[in-house]
Amino acid sequence: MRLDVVTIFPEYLAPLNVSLVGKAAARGQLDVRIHDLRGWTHDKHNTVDDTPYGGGPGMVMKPDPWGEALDEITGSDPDAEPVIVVPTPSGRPFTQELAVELSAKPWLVFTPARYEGIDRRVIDEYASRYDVREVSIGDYVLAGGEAPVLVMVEAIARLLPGVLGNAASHQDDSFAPGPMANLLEGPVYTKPPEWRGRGIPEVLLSGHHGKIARWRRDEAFRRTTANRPDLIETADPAAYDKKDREILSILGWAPGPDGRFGRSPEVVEE
Ligand code: 6GU
Repeated sequence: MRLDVVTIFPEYLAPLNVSLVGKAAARGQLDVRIHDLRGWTHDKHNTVDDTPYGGGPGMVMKPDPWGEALDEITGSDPDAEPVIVVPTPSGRPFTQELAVELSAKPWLVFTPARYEGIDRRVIDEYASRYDVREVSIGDYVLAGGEAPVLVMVEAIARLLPGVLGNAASHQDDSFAPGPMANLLEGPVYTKPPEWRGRGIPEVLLSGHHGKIARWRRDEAFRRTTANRPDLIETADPAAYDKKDREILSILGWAPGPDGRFGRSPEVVEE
């Protein structure tokens, strides 16, 4: 996979040379190219921003440097079409589903912006030529899109074949499709078997794989009901077996008129 990032802070992307993403690049599975947007300015101050039409606070990134940068980068391989990912708090949510979709693309171009964002005409222009995705990593506002690019690239890169050590490692990720969809992963333990007087749940030492799988699923329900009740409330209840319904009932959850689960009103949590 080829990854281009256009930024006014190339140093901010240095972590892409580290850890999982860095190793994938070193192995040739990822071709990461970081570009300084100011390389496509022509004035002596390398200006990339200007005041907003219509007034208001902040600055807007000028269309010219972005247009020259994106023409050069997107035109650099006449045999391939990039997907352009525009990080913005006004975008669609970045989800595991989108990470999976983008991990199947041969070429991604990221355009992290500073200031109040990029002149709209740039997005409209490239959306008329390429697949452009405006994406947000969550409901909070960051000063720029560089940290979101690090987040998105890590989520995407670990899905590439051969990047994670173990191909099964992302089979039961929280949010991955499959039997553990919409459930958060429960607690994990390793040696020593006792630490500061704290032991390991007995079942994990039993060697009984069926019981261990069931215990893990129960713990996933405990954690999800506590931390992300919305995931249970919106899940298709057809995904829940008899044992799932038992643990949900123990946790104070019951099916409503539409079959979807909600917290039973009589149960008050401490
Ligand atoms: Cl992608 N950019 C910025 N600046 N803030 C954000 C974001 C992106 N996602 C959430 N907050």
